[in-house]
Amino acid sequence: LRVLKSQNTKRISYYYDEEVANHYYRGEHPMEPQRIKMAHSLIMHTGIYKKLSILRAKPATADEMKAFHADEYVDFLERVTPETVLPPPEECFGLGENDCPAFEGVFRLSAISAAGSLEGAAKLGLGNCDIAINWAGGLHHAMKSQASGFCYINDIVLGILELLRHYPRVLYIDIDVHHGDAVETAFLTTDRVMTASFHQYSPSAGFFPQTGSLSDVGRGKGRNFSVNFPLSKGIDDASYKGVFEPVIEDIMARFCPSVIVLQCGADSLNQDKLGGLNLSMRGHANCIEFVKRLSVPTLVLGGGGYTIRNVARTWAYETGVLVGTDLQPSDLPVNDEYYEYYAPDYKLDVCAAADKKNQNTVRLLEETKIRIFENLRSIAG
Ligand code: V1S
Ligand code: CA
Ligand code: ZN
Repeated sequence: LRVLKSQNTKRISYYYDEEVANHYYRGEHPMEPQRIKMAHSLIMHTGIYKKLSILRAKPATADEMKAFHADEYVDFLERVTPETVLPPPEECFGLGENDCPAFEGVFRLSAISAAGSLEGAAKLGLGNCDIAINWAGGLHHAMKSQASGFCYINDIVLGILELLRHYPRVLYIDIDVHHGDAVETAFLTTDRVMTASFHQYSPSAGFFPQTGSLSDVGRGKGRNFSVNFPLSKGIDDASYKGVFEPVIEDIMARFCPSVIVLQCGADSLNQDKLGGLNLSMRGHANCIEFVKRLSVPTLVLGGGGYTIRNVARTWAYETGVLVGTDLQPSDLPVNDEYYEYYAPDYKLDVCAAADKKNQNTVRLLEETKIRIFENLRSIAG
């Protein structure tokens, strides 16, 4: 194991609850909570756990969820079962459709996911750690009164609300392949939270959730505090780095956040079942490393990711990056309980495709960056 160049002196809290893996969305649903346990197993077997404080948060209560969500929605979610949910078109707060089934334990899983983000935010708020990690969080589509896109309770909004009690300005960064729509909407009109989402955007092809265009910049006092970087299929590591780093650098200079929330959806990797981008594990992890180097307290969250062997590899590797250990492809532990999932190569690596076309032109990426810089210039400094 090689130690990263930058000396690691950060205090890192890692939230994990083994109960997550006992939940199933049912049938052919692409979301598999088991991926969190797989990542955890790699974190334990590679030894990087020694540089973390491993914590189990107390599942969030209905009252805690109501800091963002509507009372009626939370009360409904707490009671709903696969048997009682009505089929569409009945009004069921978005539940019952294929994307957000009312599976057994849906409230409990949401409460565990929210707890890690809430407790992580509280710990960062008190200055008791520098980085808090919750791979079970990052559920960026859950709306105030509506489940959406596999998300029921918005742990991110709850975490940011907690951070706002301690810090003046929060920067939210979202590298999931999908637009972070519900986080953006929750803070659309405030200048205390800036949201920045990078995502595949092709509404004409119906790519979910079809929002997050470049011209979507926020409203009222929050105008230009929503940043959206729409991408086409096939973006590679070099092009992603070329947009991510300068945009985040400019946001840092203009907005000066006191704390960062980083959603690390792993569906932006090559070979994801839903996403169409072409990032390697290291290309994805470069974003995490870049944010870490900013030396601002950070809440690191999971999100999407549907080729689960690659999700586990990437989140374990990124945990390594955060603790200052650069895990190598050969470091996939032979005694891992999911070892056979990593066939046929048995490597701790996710490669980009050599033959996938990058449909993003240099010209459009540059023009998009310039538009974003212009918008950022007009926020009060
Ligand atoms: N893309 C996609 C996709 N696939 C599914 C799906 C497939 C099989 C199932 F059994 C159930 C659902 N749903 C979608 C998307 C939602 C993507 C959510 C991403 C979540 C995240 O990674 O950002 C964060 C965790 N839904 C749709 O495209 C909507 C539909 C338009 C098509 C699918 N049907 C089921 C609902 C309507
Ligand atoms: Ca995104
Ligand atoms: Zn996603």
